[in-house]
Amino acid sequence: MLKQAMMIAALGGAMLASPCMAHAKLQSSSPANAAQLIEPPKMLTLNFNEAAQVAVLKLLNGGKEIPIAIDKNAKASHSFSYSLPALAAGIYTVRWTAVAADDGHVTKGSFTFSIKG
Ligand SMILES: [Cu+2]
Repeated sequence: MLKQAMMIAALGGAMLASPCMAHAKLQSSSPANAAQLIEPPKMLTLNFNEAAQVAVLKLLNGGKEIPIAIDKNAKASHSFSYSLPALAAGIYTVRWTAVAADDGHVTKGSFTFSIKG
């Protein structure tokens, strides 16, 4: 009986651990998703629900990629800010890939914002 109870507890624990419900998700950003800006933003900030590292960050405008320098060796954090070059009017997509600090799970997402001409 005890052995069975332990098995069930172990299985329950395994089910909680994977699939993991706690990997890094984007909680908020600046510019925010769907933001319509009058002034070009000078910074891009990503806020995650848990400590993570940013592995890939792409800023796209009409199929063109605007390079953003990211430090792949930066310490895991809930929040990352990047300086942006001067951005023209248009619609921008941010694509990110993050690696959760606690379990190494990779999550991806994207959002868009626009700058009025
Ligand atoms: Cu995870």
